[in-house]
Amino acid sequence: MKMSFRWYGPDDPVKLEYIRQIPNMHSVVTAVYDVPVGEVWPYESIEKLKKQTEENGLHFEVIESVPVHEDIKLGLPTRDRYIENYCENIRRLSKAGIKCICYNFMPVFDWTRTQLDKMLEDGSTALVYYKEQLEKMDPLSGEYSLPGWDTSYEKDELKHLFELYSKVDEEKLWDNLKYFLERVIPVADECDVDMAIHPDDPPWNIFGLPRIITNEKNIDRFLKLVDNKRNGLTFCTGSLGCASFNNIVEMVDKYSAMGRIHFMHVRNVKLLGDKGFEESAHFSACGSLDVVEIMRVLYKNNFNGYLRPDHGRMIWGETGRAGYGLYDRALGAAYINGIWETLSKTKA
Ligand code: CS2
Ligand code: MN
Repeated sequence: MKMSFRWYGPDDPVKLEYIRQIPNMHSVVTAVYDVPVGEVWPYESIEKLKKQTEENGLHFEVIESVPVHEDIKLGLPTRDRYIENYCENIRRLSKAGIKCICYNFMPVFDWTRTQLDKMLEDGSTALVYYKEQLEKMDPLSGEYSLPGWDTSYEKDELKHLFELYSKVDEEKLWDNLKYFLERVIPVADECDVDMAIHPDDPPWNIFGLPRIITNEKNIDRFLKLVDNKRNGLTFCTGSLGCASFNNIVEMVDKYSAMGRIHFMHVRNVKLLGDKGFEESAHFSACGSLDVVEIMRVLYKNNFNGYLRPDHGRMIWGETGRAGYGLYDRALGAAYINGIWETLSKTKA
């Protein structure tokens, strides 16, 4: 297991100098943020990130994310140009030493929450998703923006995108994903880069847009679209785990045994019944997932990929990017390190 930490680049209030002080930290997970989705990343920008990371004693081996242009997800004729750019990004990143690329295939919106600062009983604040709140949200109002969303859309563009997606049902989205993978995975293979799709968060359709990387049956289907080890997963326990139909420990066991998990996102969520959840501290008893069991099956299957503590709460008065403060994610990393060390010293 290679412990890693997400870093949003030089503007991130969480400095590389702080990240390196978390024990057992192997690498930083980052991206070039100032290039529009679909375009090629300048080599100098990639090199700059690499240099900054390595100067702080950390490895530069994982990118999250190289985003997929909507024309690819929509299957528009213009997709070929964007796929070619995507392949060029893989080549450039591999040249800079990148081993794993995380991406997702969610139409229009990335991860979605209905509130970013819900105060929990202990005074910390967390990201939450309440069904009643979601039903009141109108994504076309242009009023909403979440930290994971591409905020560059104008209101009219968003409307147009929704119109285009009205012709893309789940099966069409599968076809478009297959078309993309068939062209991208051979390049990744040539470049020794693992591609790791992030599951849809939450794993159900929202705002009438289709979502397909949601459950075990669909992940099986995904892995077979291009049956090559380079075509793998970012297994995000919190994304898949906010639906009670997913058995997270069983899924982690199955896919890590197959060697198809390249990147783990570990976080805990508290399920609130029908399509509602609150993000919680990583410690198992704080949420609905058993983090020890998750780590146990990874250990059993000799998991040697990257792992990062995913979203954290805001604690100790920290302010900053929702879900991506330093303190709670650092606590998460320390907790996961403790479980891993214990497993490694426990005689079978
Ligand atoms: C999120 C996402 O759950 C998560 O990890 O923070 O923004 C994630 O980085 C993307 O969906 C990956 O493409
Ligand atoms: Mn995640």
